[in-house]
Formats: sequence, C-alpha cells, structure tokens
Amino acid sequence: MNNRISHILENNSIDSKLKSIAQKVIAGERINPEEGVLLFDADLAFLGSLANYIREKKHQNFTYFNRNIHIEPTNICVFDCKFCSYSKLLKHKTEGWELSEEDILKKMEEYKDQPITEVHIVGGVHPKMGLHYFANLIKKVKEIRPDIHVKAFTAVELEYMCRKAKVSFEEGLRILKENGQDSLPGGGAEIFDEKIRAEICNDKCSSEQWLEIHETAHKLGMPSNATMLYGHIEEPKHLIDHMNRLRELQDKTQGFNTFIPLKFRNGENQMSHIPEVSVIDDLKVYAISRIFMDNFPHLKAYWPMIGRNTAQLSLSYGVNDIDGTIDDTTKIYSMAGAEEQSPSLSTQQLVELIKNVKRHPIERDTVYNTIKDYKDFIFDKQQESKSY
Ligand code: V47
Ligand code: SF4
Repeated sequence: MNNRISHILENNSIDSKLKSIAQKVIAGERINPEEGVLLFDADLAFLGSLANYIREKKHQNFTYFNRNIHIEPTNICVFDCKFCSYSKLLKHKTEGWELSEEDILKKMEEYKDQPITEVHIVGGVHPKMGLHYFANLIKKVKEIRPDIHVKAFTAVELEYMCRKAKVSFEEGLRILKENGQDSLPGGGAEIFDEKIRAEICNDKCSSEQWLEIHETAHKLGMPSNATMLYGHIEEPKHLIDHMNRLRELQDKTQGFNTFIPLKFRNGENQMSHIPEVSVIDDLKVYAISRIFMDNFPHLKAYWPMIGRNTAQLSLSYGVNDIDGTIDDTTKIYSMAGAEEQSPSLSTQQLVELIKNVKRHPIERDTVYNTIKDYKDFIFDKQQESKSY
C-alpha cells in the first residue's frame, strides 16, 4: 500500500463515512450511489489518492494515446442543444458547413500513408445525410484504408438516421457494421437525468434510447465509449445517476471501453451565462468517476477540451488515457471557448507531455491493443517536425 493510501487510513480527521468508502475501494469492493454522492464532499487530496490507487492498480504507470483524425461532415443540425456552440440550426444553414463525399474522401486520401489507426467521424445531425449515405461513405473510407478503425456516429446521430430510414436500431447498426463501422464514440450522453436533459437538450434522443443504442451495438460486437457533460446545471446526484446507469449497462454487456467526462464550456452558446467550473472541480469529477466506474477499463481526459496542463494533472486523478494526436479539424471545443483553439499535437509532443509528468506513454489502437511503447524511445531530428 502506498503512502497516500496509508495516510487516508491513518488520518483521524477524515470523516468516518469517507474512511469506510476508502476501505471498500482498497478492498476492491463497489461503492453504492449514496456513497458516490458523498464523495463530492471530500477534499481533492483524498479523492486523488483513492483514484490514483485504482488507476495504478488497473494500469500501473501506463498512459495511453492514439493516432487519429477527426472528420466532422457538417455542423448543420436539426437539434437545438442549449450547450452547443458548434451547430447551426437548419434554418441558419448558410452559416454552417457541409462537406461533400468528395471532400471527406479527399481528406482520407491525404492520410492514406500516414500511421494513423483511427478515424473518428461525428457531426451535426443533417437531414440529408442519412443511414445509406453514411454506410456508403464508410465503405469508401475503408476502400482507401482497409486497416483503419472507423469510430463513428453518436447515438444521437444513429437514432435520427434509423428513424428516418425506418429501420430498428439493430438493423441500422448492422448495415453500418457491414459497411465498415467498427465502434461508436461516446457523445450525446450528456446527462441522463430526464429533468436536466429536458432543460439542456430537449429535442434529441432520450437517455433510454442512448442506452439502448449502445446496448444493441455491444450485442452486435461493436464496442463503444460513454461521455458525461458536467459543470452546468446538474448536481452531484445527477452525475452519480448518470454513471450508475452506465455502470449497470456495462455489467450486462462489457461493451464500453472508456468513460469520458466532458467539461461544459460556455463560449457562444445558449448557456453562456453559466460560469465554468474550476480545475479543482474537473479533477474531482475525474477522480470520482474513476472510483465509481469500477467496471470501466479506461478513463479519458480529452485534452482539446480541458487543455494540456489539466490533462497532465488528470493523470494523477484517475485518468489513464489522453485521446489522440488529432489534427486541427475538430471544432466542437474551440468554438465553445476551449483553450486549445487548433487542437493538434504531434506524437512527439504527446509523448513528452506524458513523460513530463513521469508517466509511461503507450500508443494504442481504438480497442487498447498496444501499438508502440515510447518509454525509452528517442525521436530523431527528422521525425520531430512531423505530426504523424
Ligand atoms: O455529446 C458539445 C459535447 C460531445 C459542448 O468517444 C460540449 O472517444 C462541453 O462525444 N462544452 C461530442 N462539451 C464529443 C464527444 C467525444 C469527444 C472526444 C472523444 C470521444 C470518444 C467522444 O461534445 C457532445 C457534447 O457532450 N459538447 N458542446 C460544450 N459547449
Ligand atoms: Fe446537434 Fe450535437 Fe450540437 Fe446537439 S450537441 S445541437 S445534437 S451538434
């Protein structure tokens, strides 16, 4: 047992309920939702010690990243989520962008010979880009790069596509899988509590549908991630309820890879009057997620959203993954006011970011197979300038 953990158990000033939670966690037992809510009253040092204990027990010092690109086909969206700075409603169509199939395939061609392992395709929900359009697009993406992992379409996009194509979720996902979709990203989950969801994103897929789509994907052998939007009008009990619904589904399917808490950013959206939470709150949410989500293998800090410094800090608060190199095509956070206005890091920069906080960088593929261990790797001068 490390020093931080013995300090918790021997410290008489720690509340007895929190101490008993710590004992459970150290014994490898699951904590219940009431205990989860109590954790929000604990101080950051306590939470960090416990979360880091779990993180190192599960993953030692390893910190994962991948080499991916993002393709956002459009930001035109039929929905009107109040927190979204990115989308342009259909009625303001001229202010948005729509990539043609040709644009998207051209981008794939540009990366044809680059050592990326994943393409992440998500965007607004455009009424003209339907299930068969996307199935055909993915097929063509795979013709260009048969080995690439296609992580595509949030449950929000999938619900709309299936509804418009008049197919069940299972049928829709089967069609996409047959055409090359490998997994689902975690977006669109926001907050499952129905009252909060109605206030922040009333018109898109329900919590029940989000969970059903992921359950169906898992049944078909497509793994997925799950996100949680925190730091707006929700309370601790809503965050724990959200995590609990995911934990229950994971018990059933084991299909989730990674949990990704997403900090609400207040730039240029209908919730701009709500102040953003502090870095301390960010670290608390990561730590509590790591403690509560005992059956999720990985916890990701999405660096384009929280910035590189908080991403480095998060590695001591339960996080073991900091997403990918990402080129500058993802706009969802820069448009919401995130520090990273052009989110791109070369492999070398990512590796250094991880090594600078004494963690062990591992490049992974989407499903966490090791691609390369960078512990003792020295970049040569020529590689330094390259992104990939
Ligand atoms: O669902 C939108 C969020 C999500 C804002 O699975 C906002 O690997 C904060 O899910 N402030 C989409 N968040 C992005 C996403 C994602 C990102 C990276 C990796 C993966 C993965 C998934 O972005 C949306 C919504 O929760 N979002 N606007 C905002 N103003
Ligand atoms: Fe559309 Fe997604 Fe933005 Fe909601 S969060 S408005 S579904 S792009």
